[in-house]
Amino acid sequence: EVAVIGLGKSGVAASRLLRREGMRVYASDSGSSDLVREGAKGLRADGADADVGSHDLERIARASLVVASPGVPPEAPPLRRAHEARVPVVSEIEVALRALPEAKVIAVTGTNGKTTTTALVGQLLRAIGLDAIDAGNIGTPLAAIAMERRPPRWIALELSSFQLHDTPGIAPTVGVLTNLAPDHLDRYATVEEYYADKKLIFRNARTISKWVVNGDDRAAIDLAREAVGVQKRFSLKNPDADATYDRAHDTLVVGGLPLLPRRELNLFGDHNVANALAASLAVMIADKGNATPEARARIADGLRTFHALKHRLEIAGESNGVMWINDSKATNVAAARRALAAYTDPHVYLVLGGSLKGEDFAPL
Ligand code: UMA
Repeated sequence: EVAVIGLGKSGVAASRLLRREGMRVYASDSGSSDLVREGAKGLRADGADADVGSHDLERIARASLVVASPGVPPEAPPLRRAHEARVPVVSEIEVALRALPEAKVIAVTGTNGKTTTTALVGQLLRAIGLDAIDAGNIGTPLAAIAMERRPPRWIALELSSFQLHDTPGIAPTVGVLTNLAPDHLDRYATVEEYYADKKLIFRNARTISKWVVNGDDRAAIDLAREAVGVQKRFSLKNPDADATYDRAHDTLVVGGLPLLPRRELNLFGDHNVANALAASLAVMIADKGNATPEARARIADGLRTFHALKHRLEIAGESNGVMWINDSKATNVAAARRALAAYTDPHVYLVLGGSLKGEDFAPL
């Protein structure tokens, strides 16, 4: 029997996939929200056992495999019990990857810009005519994609550190590291521990691996240093990087050739230029046909028609000459600083709130 911990989006999707593969499934959630109850009901109809409001720790200890939801910390009782009983613990992503052996995955991790970069990668893959979908931390569990009758060949996969923690099989076609900054210090004891989980994207690096790394971020470069394979860099400053921003000519340049005038990218802030460079570079190196003049023209079109995602420097409206921006997805100090840096107008009013995650607010 496989024990699935957590009945959020990933737990439900993983359970359904495991059932389809003919496994016995025991799913449980310590919470009892309507959403959790709804999920449990659906799984029971699929032939799984599901507990709401508690975990049967002894049953979990007898399982052959435990699937952990990303929001369940490793020291939570069900995972502690699994470790004590030496039951292997994997993520929903791991289960899904095993069911998608043919998939070509462009995996995106980092502290900030992951979701936008993932959405850009998906859009650019589709712009050049490939069958591609966005999945993972961005919102759609990868296991739900694996359930499709004909899963798409290409997947733009956003991976959080929580997901990487338990994904021993991760070996993307291209792996992207957007940047690194302190975050999630309510879950990790130190920044180093958090970065160590991010580093797991490189755990199966081979000579044929391809990596795209932020050349302006010392910590990211250090993290990728030992990763075997081809490493490409994007940079807002270094004109010799594989993808760069030529500020004098206001142009995004990839592979030494101009790709798109900056003004044609409908996104605020230099950090979004970096996201666009990272995504374009990742897509172009993913496959031979992706960097032909025709593919480059389609990639430029894909960038031109991309719009900000919800809650990410999104224009919420304009009234009495005041523009309101919603950036509520800036959930750490580095992201909030980057957002502020996107505006040169001196009359910027900042409305801040949220929960403390153990970070130092002085830099802000
Ligand atoms: N729970 C237990 N026992 C425990 C602790 C928790 O049962 O001891 C339960 C909770 O009651 C909850 C479930 O476990 O019902 C945990 O679910 P979850 O938080 O993992 O949520 P999912 O709905 O599965 O969503 C997850 C990601 N959530 C987190 O990583 C916290 C989603 O990322 C992701 O979109 C989704 O899988 C699909 O892949 C969200 C996120 O906030 C957007 N991510 C963080 C971020 O971006 O900063 C990492």
